[in-house]
Amino acid sequence: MTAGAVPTRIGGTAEPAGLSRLAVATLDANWEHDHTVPSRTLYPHQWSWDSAFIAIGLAHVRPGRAWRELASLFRAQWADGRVPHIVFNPALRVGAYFPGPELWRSADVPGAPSVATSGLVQPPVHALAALLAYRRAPDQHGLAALRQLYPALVAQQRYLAQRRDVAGDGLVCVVHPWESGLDNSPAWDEPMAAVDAEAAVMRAYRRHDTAHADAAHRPTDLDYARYLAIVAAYRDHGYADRDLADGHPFLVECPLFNAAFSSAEHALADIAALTGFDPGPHRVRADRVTEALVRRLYDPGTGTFQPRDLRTDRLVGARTVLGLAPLLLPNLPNRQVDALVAEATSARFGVARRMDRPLPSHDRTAPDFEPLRYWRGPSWLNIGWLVRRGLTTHGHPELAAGLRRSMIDLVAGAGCHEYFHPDTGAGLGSPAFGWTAALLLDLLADESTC
Ligand code: 9WN
Repeated sequence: MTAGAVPTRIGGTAEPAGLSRLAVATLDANWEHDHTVPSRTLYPHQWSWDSAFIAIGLAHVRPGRAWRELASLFRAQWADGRVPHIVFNPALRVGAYFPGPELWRSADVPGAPSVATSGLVQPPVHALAALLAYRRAPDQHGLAALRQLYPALVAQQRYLAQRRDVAGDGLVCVVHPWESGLDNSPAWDEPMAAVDAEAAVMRAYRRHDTAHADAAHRPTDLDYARYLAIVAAYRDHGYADRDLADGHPFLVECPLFNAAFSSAEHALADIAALTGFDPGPHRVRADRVTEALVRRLYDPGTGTFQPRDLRTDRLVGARTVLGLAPLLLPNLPNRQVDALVAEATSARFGVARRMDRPLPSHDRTAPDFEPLRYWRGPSWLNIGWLVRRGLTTHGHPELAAGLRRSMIDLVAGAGCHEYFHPDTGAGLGSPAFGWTAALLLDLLADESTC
C-alpha cells in the first residue's frame, strides 16, 4: 500500500493488517538515510520530538531504524546538552523549509554541531521513547543502544534543569512557542500578545508551509512574525540562557513540557536499572519536578494545569489539552489525577469509553476553538497517545481503550494525516505524517501496552 492511501474499511472499521501496512509504508516512504522526516513536503528535515515518537513505532517493525533514528538526532546534540528541535539535512536545497539554516546560523555558535540545526528544543520525550523502543524490541542490540544513549539523555536533562530553570522553581521554561511543540495553541495567545512584531514583516519572506497546506489551517502571518522576532532575540543573544529573565520576549512554563521532563527522569531510572547505572537520583529528581509542577502550574480553581507566563508570573487562562499532560506521571497525587480525569471526560475534551468525536487540542466549548487551525482545535495522535498512556497509568483502562479506539478510527477513516478535524475526523495537514504512522503501530500492537 502506498503512503497516503486510505485502507479499505471492513464492517465500518479498517482491517488492522491494512492499517499496519499503511503505517509501515508511510514510515518507509519518509525514511531518509538515518532518520525519518515528519513529512516529505511540509517538514523535510529531522525534528526532535517527532523522532522520539517515530522511534516508538519503528521499534515494532524496524528496530534497527528506531535506534538509528535516536542516534542521528543525538549526534546533533550541542556541547551544552541541548537537543536541537530541527536537524537540517544538508543535501536539501535552500528554501526547502522556512525558516532554514540561514536564519538560525547555528554554525556561528561555539558548541553547536557541524551539521546545521535550530537553537531551540522540544519536549524531552526521548528517554521515554528509548525505554519503550527497548521494551518493544528487547534484544542485545537494543540494550547496547540504550547504554550508549544514556549519557546523552542525562546531558539533555541536565541542560534543561541547569540552563532553563529561569524562575529557579525547578521547572523548565520554554523560550519560544515552537519549543512546546504546540506552536499556535491558544495557551500562547496571552504571552504572544506581548511580543512586538508586525504581520507585514512577512512580506520580506516566503513561507514554505502555506505552499503545502491550506493557510487557514496554519498559524497566521502575525504568529510567524512573532515567531521570527523571538528567534532573532534568542539567536542574537548567542542562544545563551543567562539573563533570559532580563529581556527575552517569551518565557513560559508549560505543563506538557514539564510533564515530559519529569517523565524522562522516571524513564531514565528504568534505563539506568537496565544498563547498570544508579536509578536513585533519577527517582529523586522525578519527584521534585512533579512536586514543582503541582505547586506552580496546577490551578485548583479550574482543576487543570495551566502554563505560567514568567513575564507576568500569572497562569494563562486558556484551558487547552496541554493541561492533561501531567496525567503521564505515575507520581502525580490522587487529587490532581482525579481532577484531570474529570477535565478529560468533561464536554471540553470528551474522553469516554465510546467516543463519538476525537480528543481535541483545545477546549471545544471555548469561543476561540477553531476546528481547522492546527493546534487550536484539531486532533493529534501524539497528544492522544500521551493522554491514553496517562489514563492507563492511573487505572482507567476503559477510558484508555475508548481513546485508543477513537485514534485508530481516525486513521482508518482518513489515513496517516498530520491532524484531524475534531468533529468530522477529516484528515488535515500532511497526508503522510511520520508520528501518526508510528504511534498507530504502537496502538495497534497491544491494547494494554503502557
Ligand atoms: C515548527 C514537525 C513539527 C512538529 C511540531 C509542529 C510543527 C514546525 C512547523 O511541525 O512545527 O517546529 O513548521 O510548524 O507544531 O510539533 O514537531 O512535525
